[in-house]
Amino acid sequence: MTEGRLPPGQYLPRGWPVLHYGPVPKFKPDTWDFRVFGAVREREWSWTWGEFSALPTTEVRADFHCVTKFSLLDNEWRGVSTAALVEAVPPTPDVTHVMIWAEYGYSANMTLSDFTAADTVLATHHGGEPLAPEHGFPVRLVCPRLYAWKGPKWARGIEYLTADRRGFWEERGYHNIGDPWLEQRYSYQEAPGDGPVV
Ligand SMILES: Nc1nc2c(c(=O)[nH]1)N[C@H]1C(S)=C(S)[C@@H](COP(=O)(O)O)O[C@H]1N2
Ligand SMILES: [Mo]
Repeated sequence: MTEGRLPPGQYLPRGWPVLHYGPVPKFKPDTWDFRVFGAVREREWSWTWGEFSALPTTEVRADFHCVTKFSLLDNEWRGVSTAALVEAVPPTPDVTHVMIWAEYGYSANMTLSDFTAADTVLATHHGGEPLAPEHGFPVRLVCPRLYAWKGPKWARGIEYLTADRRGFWEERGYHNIGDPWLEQRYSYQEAPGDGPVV
């Protein structure tokens, strides 16, 4: 049943579309790292691929909503819990937002509370299989409560922010928050306080 599951304006496509800006990066396990930096309480951290892929994982079943209007229901994601990551590398108490960074400088910002929500995950698997290269292998962020552009594929790090800053699409006309249930698609829809001035 999809009753009540589709946010306004969304439809169910056939299959899983591939959507991103730029080329699919080549995974280089020897030099790959995942960094946590910015306003850290003690010190910045980074994991090699060997270390990151050995972290405990969690499963999340969630819907996925792209601002171009396709939605995918009941995705089974598995990966590293963002809440556990923030516990492992605590931010300073004044951190309010994070920037998720990916290959080629793609980025997306969100509140620390959206980032540490129980259904937000640094996914390495979908439907029990490792992510396909075009869907973000080896790791992508998934934050089901926000439009999918907020989930960088090929993620490489998290920056802790003490003030909000716009990411890649948020600087290019998309809404700073991006709640699909409120249809927060474009920056012109923002109310005062929804985000830093474009
Ligand atoms: N690195 C990176 N991640 C990205 C994007 C991108 O351009 N670059 N596009 C986003 C957008 S707009 C969507 S809808 C989803 C699409 O994910 P999919 O290709 O796995 O369906 O990836 C998101 N993550
Ligand atoms: Mo999207």
